[in-house]
Amino acid sequence: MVLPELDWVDKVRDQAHRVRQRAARVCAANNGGYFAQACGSAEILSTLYSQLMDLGASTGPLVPDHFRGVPRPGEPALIGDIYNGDRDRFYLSPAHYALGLYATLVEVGRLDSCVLDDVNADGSTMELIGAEHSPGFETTSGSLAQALSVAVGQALARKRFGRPGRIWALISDGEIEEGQTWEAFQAASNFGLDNLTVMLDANGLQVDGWVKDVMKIEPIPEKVRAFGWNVSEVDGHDPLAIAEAASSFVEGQPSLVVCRTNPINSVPSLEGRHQLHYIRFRTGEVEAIKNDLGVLEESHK
Ligand SMILES: Cc1ncc(C[n+]2csc(CCOP(=O)(O)OP(=O)(O)O)c2C)c(N)n1
Ligand SMILES: [Mg+2]
Repeated sequence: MVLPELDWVDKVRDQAHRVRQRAARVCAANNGGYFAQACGSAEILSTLYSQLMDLGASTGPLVPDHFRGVPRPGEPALIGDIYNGDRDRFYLSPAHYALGLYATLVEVGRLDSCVLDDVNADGSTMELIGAEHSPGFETTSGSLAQALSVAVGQALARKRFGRPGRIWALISDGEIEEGQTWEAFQAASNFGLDNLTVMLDANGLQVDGWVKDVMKIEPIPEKVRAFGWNVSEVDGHDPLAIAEAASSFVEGQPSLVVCRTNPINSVPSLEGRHQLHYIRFRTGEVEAIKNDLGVLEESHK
């Protein structure tokens, strides 16, 4: 893949900054949320959506319909992939990263900014933890480590049917602790799925604290390479490095880009905080974040 002019890098950086601001506004309004995930993955998602993925036009409404219940006779399934078009496919595996995805969809014009006010509202498809009906989601993946297996199956099907297009997945380092992830790595390599690129948000964090204090998962690149993958490791806040690594192609091998990220990137006021997985703001923290990221008052409406 030939990378075009570098001015896209600045655009992606600006976009990632606005994703953080949007996430901060939503979390401030709810006195908390999955803020660190949006901050850490902002450049990965922005680079994917603005530069890497070959998505078709969205056929989803800019303001999503209300959730009409689970699929049943007369009520077909509503799948959030309509926001990603019909060419490449994208799987967001850690579904609690939904806010970052919604904010990115706003930035690339696939959602109206007003819908961020509906995140986690009753009756909305904008679930706090995304499900298959949530904008941008292909499948429900709140039970961690499952979506990568679905992505592998999708990539295998495309190969078998000789269909073009790339399958992309974003996974988390907490998911590296799960056996299913390693089965998926093994199967993707076994089937030579060079049409699959997985971005790993290695933010060092999981639900009980820092990953290093819970489970030794490193060295991830060496381990996955030993499984027969084409592996790169980059600064996950550097759009150019992300794009170059994700463009590396080895015939017959699936690709993994290990993106080293800081879950409180651009938000130094959260430095030293013990609990980052789900942030419930303390007195004064919203003000401090406002200083870190710039004005947050602007309404989404
Ligand atoms: C199969 C499964 N086990 C446990 C959980 C509970 N859980 C929710 S989020 C999470 C943390 C996973 O780590 P990571 O995705 O890296 O989290 P973050 O970096 O966002 O803190 C866990 C264990 C789950 N959702 N699914
Ligand atoms: Mg993590």
